[in-house]
Amino acid sequence: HAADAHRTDLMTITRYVLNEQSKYPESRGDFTILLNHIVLGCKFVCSAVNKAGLAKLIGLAGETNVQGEEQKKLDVLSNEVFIKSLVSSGRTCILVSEEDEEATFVEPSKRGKYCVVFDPLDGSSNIDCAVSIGTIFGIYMVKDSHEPTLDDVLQPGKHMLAAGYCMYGSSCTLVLSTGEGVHGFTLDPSLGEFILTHPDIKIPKKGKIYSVNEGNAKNWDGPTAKYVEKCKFPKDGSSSKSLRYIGSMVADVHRTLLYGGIFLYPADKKSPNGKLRVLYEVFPMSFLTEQAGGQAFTGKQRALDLVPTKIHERSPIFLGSYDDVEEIKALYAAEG
Ligand code: AHM
Ligand code: MG
Repeated sequence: HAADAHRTDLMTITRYVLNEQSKYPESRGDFTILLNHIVLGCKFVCSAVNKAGLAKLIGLAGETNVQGEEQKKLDVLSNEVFIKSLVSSGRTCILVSEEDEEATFVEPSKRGKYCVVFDPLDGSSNIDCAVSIGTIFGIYMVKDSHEPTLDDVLQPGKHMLAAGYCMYGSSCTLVLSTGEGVHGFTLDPSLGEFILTHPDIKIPKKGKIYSVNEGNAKNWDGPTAKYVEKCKFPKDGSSSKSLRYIGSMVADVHRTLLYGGIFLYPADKKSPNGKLRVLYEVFPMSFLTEQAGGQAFTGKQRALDLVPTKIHERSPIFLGSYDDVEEIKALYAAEG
């Protein structure tokens, strides 16, 4: 029986990646090793997040992060675990974390060919009320591992080899793309393994949900304001959309991938570049959205074409179902 095969023939994330890599004869398993170290970080954060309420891990560490926000203990801890795990993999070269102002250049004896950009614990304002949060990551290949430079990570998102996120929610779900579709794995806590549960995720072509922090509406530009107005009061006879906004990018994007719709973090008068960070928020999520058949747009261009000039750069972002993003693109085009 097929169902029996599912229960006994487990497709773990390691097995999946090994299968993928075997398509490339030159592959030496480096990517699989790198991914295993990312997975270890995710398992650690998952366990720490689940214990947060009990272990009194919650609280201010008395430091502020690069963006000047108060840093929670869980952020600090998650960041340390990821940095140590990635360095010890022996497969990384440059690491860019939301929590560290400067990029980490791995010492030559531990160096490998991959650059990892990541937000170890995104949506941390949601920790205290136990709402879903997540880790986001993107992977680039260094040009010359003997001479890594910041330019290796200041690359457009379309140059990423892989991207993914892990959501710490009612279950722990890791969503990954290595450029051949999007696949979701769920952590089986009894096995400690991520098992393929959502093969080949495809985002619905058109959605019924819009997701945005509408509290910022008074500062929006024309096209964003018009788009959201259309979601609520469509003039073409279609039904109005539902609003869903968690305020945790991983959770909002995860829902968008599975149910369809559009996620917006637009520019506004106060934040002309929006809020979300290009390297480790906008790019990985745009990569996954495109791989799932959707689109990601900055208000000016395809998000993955953007060339970042600073590692903590921000950009407005509109991503989700193909047809929905097409509409917002038309509104920005009309604006000129
Ligand atoms: P963070 O990196 O400080 O956690 O901020 C990023 C989060 C995203 O997860 C989420 O999409 C966004 O901030 C929500 O912002 P806002 O509260 O302005 O709506
Ligand atoms: Mg964060």
